[in-house]
Amino acid sequence: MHVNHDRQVVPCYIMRGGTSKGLYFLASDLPAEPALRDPLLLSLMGSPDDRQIDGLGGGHPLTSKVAIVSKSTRADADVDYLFLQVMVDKAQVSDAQNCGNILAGVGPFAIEQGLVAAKDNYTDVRIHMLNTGSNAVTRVQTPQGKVTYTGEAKIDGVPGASAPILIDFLDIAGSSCGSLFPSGNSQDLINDIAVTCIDNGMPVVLLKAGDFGLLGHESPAELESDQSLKEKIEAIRLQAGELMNLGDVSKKTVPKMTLISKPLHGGLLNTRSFIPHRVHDAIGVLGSVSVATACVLKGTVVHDLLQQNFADGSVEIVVEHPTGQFNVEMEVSGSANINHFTIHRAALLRTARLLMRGEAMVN
Ligand code: NQM
Repeated sequence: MHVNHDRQVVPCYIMRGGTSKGLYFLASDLPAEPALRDPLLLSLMGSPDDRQIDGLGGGHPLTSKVAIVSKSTRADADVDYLFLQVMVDKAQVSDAQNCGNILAGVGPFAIEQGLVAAKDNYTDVRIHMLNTGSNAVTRVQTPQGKVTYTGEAKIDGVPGASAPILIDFLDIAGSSCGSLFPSGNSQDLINDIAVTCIDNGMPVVLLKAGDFGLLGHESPAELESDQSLKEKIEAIRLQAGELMNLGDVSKKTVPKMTLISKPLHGGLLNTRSFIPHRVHDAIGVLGSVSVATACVLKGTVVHDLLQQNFADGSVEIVVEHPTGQFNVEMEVSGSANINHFTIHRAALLRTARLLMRGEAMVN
């Protein structure tokens, strides 16, 4: 934090990362102590308030996100990235989940801030994700040694085109829960509903939309207005949290709850994701990697629904969501047997945009 003309200010970038938007800070510009840092972030975002009218947040979990970045001391990473979810309507800040969309902005931010030297053409930034202790490599376009945000890459959920940011996840199985199937099963029965609890980068509970009398292609607004559905899903989530080694998740934003159904637009499957109380306009990045992984593995509720088998090697899973599709490319082996299954890498395309850089005013 700095004092500038008698005001306390924090240097800050506002960036779109994938289909989310957030505040990006250097770790050295914020208090390290959560007891001091979190009230500051709540105040900057304008939480708690449904509209976040007195802050920089956009009134939705997807636009109330924070990245804190620093140079890494690890041999296998250039920078460390801590993700924080600032609750919109509660005075809570959570580090219990990671975020692959906000991750898309971390590489450009690190280069712009001089934490990583840009190369000509493109620059690979190795990112250690502090929330889960796992690593990703992102490829940022840097023609003539400068970050560019303009380009031809399109992602569903964001209008227009931008420079591509390619993300490779390396070691994300069991990142938050300790194992890919944290309950020890590829399927569990909770409140008489068959679910798959999986963590390949994001703890996700998969449920068949049909089991709730839904078609699966209802809009996020329709699903959010169905109080009885939300109660049923939350009751399952609280039990799944315990099964997934996450403990009491009543105040956590994980696990995410993803309703699955047959595809409508040529993808492999269709999804609607509760994250966990609002419904995502698209789908989370790591959330979609967990969903894609469940498609490949026999015994999961998705595999039961789709009845499609995959050979070892490179697989591409197209996940449909409310505003389009999300493609996940994975390198897998041992898919015939859950005990020998390994995901060697998961890759996907995102874009990001620097929207503003300046000083956030501390109240
Ligand atoms: O799963 C929303 C988002 C996310 C998370 C959420 C994400 C991920 O779209 O990696 O990106 O599920 O809370 O930003």
